[in-house]
Amino acid sequence: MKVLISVAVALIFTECVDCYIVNPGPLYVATKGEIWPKPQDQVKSEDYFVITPENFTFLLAENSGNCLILQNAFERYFKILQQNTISQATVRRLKSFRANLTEGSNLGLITNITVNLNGECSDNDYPSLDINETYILNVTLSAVQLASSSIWGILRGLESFSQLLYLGSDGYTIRLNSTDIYDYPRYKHRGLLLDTSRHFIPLKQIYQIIDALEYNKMNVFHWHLVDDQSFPFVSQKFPELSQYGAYDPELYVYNTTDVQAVIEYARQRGIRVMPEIDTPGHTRSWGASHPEILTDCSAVQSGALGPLDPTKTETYTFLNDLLSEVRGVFKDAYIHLGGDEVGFECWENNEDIVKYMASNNISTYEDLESYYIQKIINSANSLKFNSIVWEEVFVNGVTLPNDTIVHVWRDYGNFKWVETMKSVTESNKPALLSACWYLDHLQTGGDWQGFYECDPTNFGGNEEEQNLVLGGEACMWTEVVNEYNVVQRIWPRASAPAEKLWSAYVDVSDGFDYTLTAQRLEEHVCRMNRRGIPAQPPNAAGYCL
Ligand code: CP6
Repeated sequence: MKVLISVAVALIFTECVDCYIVNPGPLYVATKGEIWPKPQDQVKSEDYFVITPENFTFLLAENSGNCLILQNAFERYFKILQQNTISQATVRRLKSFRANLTEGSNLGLITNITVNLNGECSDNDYPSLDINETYILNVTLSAVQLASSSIWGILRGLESFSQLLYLGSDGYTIRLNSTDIYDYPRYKHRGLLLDTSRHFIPLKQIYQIIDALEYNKMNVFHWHLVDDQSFPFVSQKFPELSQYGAYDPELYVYNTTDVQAVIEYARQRGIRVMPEIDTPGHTRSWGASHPEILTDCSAVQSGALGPLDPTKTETYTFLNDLLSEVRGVFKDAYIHLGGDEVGFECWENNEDIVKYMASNNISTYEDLESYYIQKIINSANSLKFNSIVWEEVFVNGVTLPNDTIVHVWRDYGNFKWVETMKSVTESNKPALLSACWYLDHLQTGGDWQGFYECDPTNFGGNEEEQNLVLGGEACMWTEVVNEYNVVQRIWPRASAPAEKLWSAYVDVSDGFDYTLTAQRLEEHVCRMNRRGIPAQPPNAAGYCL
């Protein structure tokens, strides 16, 4: 009895953050047929059409040619439509509690969508930074029409079309409202970085992530292939890199065939695959097979190895050979060359390096790093790669080619992304933003709103400077993430930057009402779940039908 009383007293008087006495907080009920990310321009009526998924066809208008990428997309979206069919048992349950909602009138049955490609289709096309993703989608009494002058625009339009479908209030009809959409992206580069070095991420999860990139209209898969912890990329020229540098040389590697399959899978969905070979720091795993190109750091700690040794010719020959292989495997115009977080301790304490600097008139370690990265950028350029580098390379004063993109990532201590972004664009350099979209940083109670508050224009540059911002990337560093949590950690949190990067600017500063956005995201997550993506719930309370 005493025990019971003290438990009861403890329950009444304990301060508690998640238990509500008066109000359990908002329950965000999913919207119906809202598109994520929001289209630039959409007019929608209450009146709706009905479709029967199993009797629905995708028609390619006659003058559009015979385009394999689109035929494959039709198959994918046909399958997705089937997932909107629900069981009879669910119908009965829904009928009992989904009565009297106000809704428009039923305009009849729709049996097909006509797709008009007003431009070329080549089955060898790869998406690039400059693709056209604009499309027009009309759902009207006379027909459902999708039009674009590029296959990539058609892909985006098919995604939007699939998101218009929802379950009617009768509990069994699949509906879509009468609507007119004119849509195009706000930024060209809308990416996700995935680190496959800290933990190996199997192909199954990589494919799921790429599926979800398509569902969020993102168009770059930035593959942070290798890092200090492991080297899972199998090089044909230097097989020893993964042989000794991967966690397992057979299980935990991506061979050329795997990489090519991922690139093709992404291409079918209008998504670029951009490799990152991060140097001269973040290269400890290379040392398992090639200690000779890393800085001997034994003066600091016996047997230690530091960043790549920028004073040795072998380093540059090796890098050039590796990059030339990467050029052959990856089809994208860009390579990310890293250049982040280079510790100077090993260089400072290595006598040969200090001597080399003296005899080559290099006075600071920043300059030594610049000397290195300059050569690597040139190497990449001669292999017909455009380059992207992390912001340190710019901040340390490297003279960069005009088309080298600076990737802004720091926002701590003395580093403020708004200031870095301002100075990068002031120097007439193209920029990408990641500083506010770290998926490995978690916040209690959910954090998509925090991601949503960050806008790439927030640095206050003039129009010319703003135009140098090409977009951004959400980053999935995998220090505490592996195959068992990677997909649910990315989605739907990366959906927030996806909408910031696609949709028109919205002022979300003080007092912005997040209710509708939260409800739309609720629907988007349920939709991803139906399609097999184990996205985690976005809001503190909610449910999927
Ligand atoms: N790994 C690599 C990381 C980070 C970077 N590069 C990183 C470190 C701290 C923060 C964000 C990212 N985990 N290779 C820097 C780009 Cl806050």
